[in-house]
This record gives sequence, structure tokens and C-alpha cells, in this order.
Amino acid sequence: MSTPIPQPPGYPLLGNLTDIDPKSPFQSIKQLAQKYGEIFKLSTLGSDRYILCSERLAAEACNETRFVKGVSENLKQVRNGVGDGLFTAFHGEHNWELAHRTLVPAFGPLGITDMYDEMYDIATQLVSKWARTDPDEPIQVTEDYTRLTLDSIALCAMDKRFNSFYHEEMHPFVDAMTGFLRESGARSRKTRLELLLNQGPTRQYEKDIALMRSVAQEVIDKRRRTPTDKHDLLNAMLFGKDPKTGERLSDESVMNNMITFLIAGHETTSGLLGFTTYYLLKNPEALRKAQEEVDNVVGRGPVRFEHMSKLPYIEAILRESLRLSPTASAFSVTPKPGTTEPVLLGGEYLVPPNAILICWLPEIQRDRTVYGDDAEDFKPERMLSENFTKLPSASWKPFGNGARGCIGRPFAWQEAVLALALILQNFNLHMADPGYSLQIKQNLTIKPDNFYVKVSLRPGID
Ligand code: MNH
Repeated sequence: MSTPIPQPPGYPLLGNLTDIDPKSPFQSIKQLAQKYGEIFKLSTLGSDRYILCSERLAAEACNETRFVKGVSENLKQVRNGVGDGLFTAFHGEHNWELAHRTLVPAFGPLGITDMYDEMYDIATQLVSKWARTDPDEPIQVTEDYTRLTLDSIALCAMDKRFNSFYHEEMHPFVDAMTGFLRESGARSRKTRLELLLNQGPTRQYEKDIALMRSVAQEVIDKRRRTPTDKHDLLNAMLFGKDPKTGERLSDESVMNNMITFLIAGHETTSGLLGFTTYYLLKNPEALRKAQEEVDNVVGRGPVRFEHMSKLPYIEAILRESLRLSPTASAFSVTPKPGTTEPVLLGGEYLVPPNAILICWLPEIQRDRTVYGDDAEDFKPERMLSENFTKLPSASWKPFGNGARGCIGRPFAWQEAVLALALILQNFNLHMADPGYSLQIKQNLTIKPDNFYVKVSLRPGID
């Protein structure tokens, strides 16, 4: 006997489409989880998804001998722009293995060490901008964090300077990418008829894709015309060989992955910095400790690569921020190919052999059986390494799982630790509106919305 899996009633045809408010899926799923528990089913437009909201079910879903990455409807739409790039490749697609094996070394510790100076270059642009901002002028920090992370990945990955800190408007690539991601999400919720009847959005969508690809193509062409011996991702993609087969990436695959890095490589990290800033301002004691750590470890001199591994409290803060506000809020898995029988989860729930299981991180990472009754609170102490390493396996998964987990994790980490250290070293931060409470803006990833901060140079710093 298995336990029935609950499902909200929904409507004929539309199914549960109306149970998730696309403007605040966070809230919608929180309410459904409160009502239905650790697993529930949603059916929309004929496709079923099972939302997993507890650590114990997520731990099973993360068992790679049983489950593989599932490409969600949303990600399938993202393939319209980036095809079988690393992030959107189906399980088993050849180009995934080829690109993965070719790129793993470039994203490893050596590769990331090499990128430090360029990350530092961009991070100091943010600091210079803030240093010249009037202390009474509210700064939309999430925008500046987007400038930071986009410019960093573009410079480190392909030696391209977007120079976002020198422009009021974001680079056209950013608008195209934002539009592309938004419409990919929207398309995954539209019927074929809707797509047919209203083609305006599709035309804009195609334009956005064309713009992203032309920026990427320019960068590739320039590199082919004027090669460098930089150890960056672009060179690794253009000239590297698969260590296993000796094969090279096709031009199409280089393009797909280049855009993938620009997309995956900046939204998530800027969201992380945005939420971290929010949590620090809401938790003055954590802010004070973080600043104290930076003062003790770095002091007033330049932040150097050697400092990156000596800021445990900053790292705990970033982990805790990703626990409460995982900027990539979910990942999907499905039973491995060849599964023909229904699959038992948690010893009690039966799901079909082709089920899409969604690991919904905001709930999984608040599991009270793991984190206790204060699971909703921001407490960096629980993420200090001695505690962090003892957490059960699936209780903290903001970078996804296993072979299909985030390849850019060390990159993002170095970038975030560096940015935070520089900011805390140089500025005191205040909420522009002390009454602000967290609002979330959702695209493919999440960010704090309408969040403004005032900054002032710390005394003794000029
Ligand atoms: Mn990243 C996969 C989260 C930064 C490039 N990333 C994933 C997944 C999550 C994730 C979750 C798994 C998605 C899935 O299973 O469907 N990533 C993050 C977060 C940050 C982040 C929370 C920052 C914080 N990611 C980065 C950066 C880059 C990057 C920076 C590039 C420079 N991520 C990727 C790529 C993949 C990925 C590429 C796909 C990996 C694969 O499937 O092989």
C-alpha cells in the first residue's frame, strides 16, 4: 500500500495552472507545502510535476543511481536560445559530455586562481562607484551587483569588457537576455493556440535570441582573428580537446556554452549578493561580525587572493543566504532511462517511471527536522564549516546535484567572497527604507525587488 500523493483540485483543461502565481511562485508553493506536506502533484497543460519539499525526499532524488537531471518545460524553452549547452542539455546528450570534460579543468581551482585579478578589477569598479555616491542617495544594489557579475564573467570567460559601471543603461545584451529568459518562462506556460494567436512576443523573443548570438559571435570571431594565450574559458572551448576522446567542441556548441555562461554565470551570483546584503542589514549582529572578520584578516590593505580562504564567517553568511534564498530555486530530476515500473519515494509514495520531480529548495532548505524550529531565521553560525559539514546530504543544495551540479560554483564563490570583503572593508551600509521587507523578483532566478541601500565610506578610509 502506498500513500496517495495530494494534488490541489485545479480546473479541467488548465489543471493547476492557477495554483502557482507566476509573480510569486515562492509564496504559492509555501502555501501548498503548508497545506499538503512534503510532496504534492501539480498538473498543468497535460504535464505532471511532483514538488518535493523535504530533505528526506530530496536525498532520494539526489541519488544518481536512481535519478538523472530532468529538463523542465522552462529549460526546454531556454534551449531555443542555447540549444544543448551545458545547462540545458538533456541527460546523455553527447555535447554535454564533450563540453563537461573539456571545461572542468578551466573551472577548477587553477583556472579560478588565474581569474582573481580580473574579478578584482571589476569589483573595485563597484567600490569606486559607491565611494563617489552621496551617502543620502539610495542605491539599487541589485542593479550594481548585476553590473559586477556580468562584467566579471564576460571579462574572465572571454576577455570582453561590457563596462557596465560606465553606463547608466545596461548593455543591450542584458536586456536581450532578461527578455529571453522571461519569455522562455512565459512560453512554458502558454498553450500552442496562445503562441499562434499572439505572435508579437515570439518576434521579440527571436530578436533577443539573435542579439545574444551576435554578441557571442563577435567575441568568437575576434578571438579567432587575434588569438591570445590567456587561460580563459573561450580559449578552452575553442582550442581545448576532450581529454577522453580528443574531440573538439563545434562552433555551435562554443556559442551555446558562451551564452550559457553569461546567463548562468551572472544572474544567480548577483542575486546571492543582493540577498546577502538584505540579510546583513536585517541582522546587524551578523553584519558587525562580518566587518570585524574583514578588519582582522584583511585590515586596510588590498584584498588579496590569499584572503579568500581565510574568511570563514563571510562564507557562512553566503551559505546561509543561499539556504534561505536559493537564487536558483529548484532543479528537476526524473527516474533514470529504462525505468519501466513506478518508483517508490520515501518508502511510501509511488510516482510514474517518467515522473518529473522538482526539488523545491526554499522548502527543502527550511526542513525543520534538519534545521530546527528556527529554520526561518538567518543564523550564519549554523553554516560555519564545523557545522556545515555535518548537515545531511540534501539539506543544502543551492548548486544542484552531482554530475549536473553547478560547474561555476568555485567561480561564483570567489567572486562573492571578494565582493563582500571589499564592500565591508570600505563601507557602512544602511537600509534606504528601514521598513523594507523582502520582496522577490522572479525570472529564471530570484532577486530582492525594490531594494535600496545607502552607503557611506567608513571613517579613516579615503
Ligand atoms: Mn550554476 C548549473 C546554481 C553560479 C554555470 N547552477 C547549476 C545548477 C544550479 C546552479 C542549481 C543545477 C541546475 C539543474 O540541475 O538544472 N549557479 C548556481 C548558483 C550560482 C551559480 C546558486 C551562484 C551563486 N553557475 C554559476 C556561475 C556559472 C554557472 C558563476 C558560470 C560561470 N551552472 C552553470 C552551468 C551549469 C550550472 C554551466 C550546468 C552544469 C551542467 O549541467 O553541466
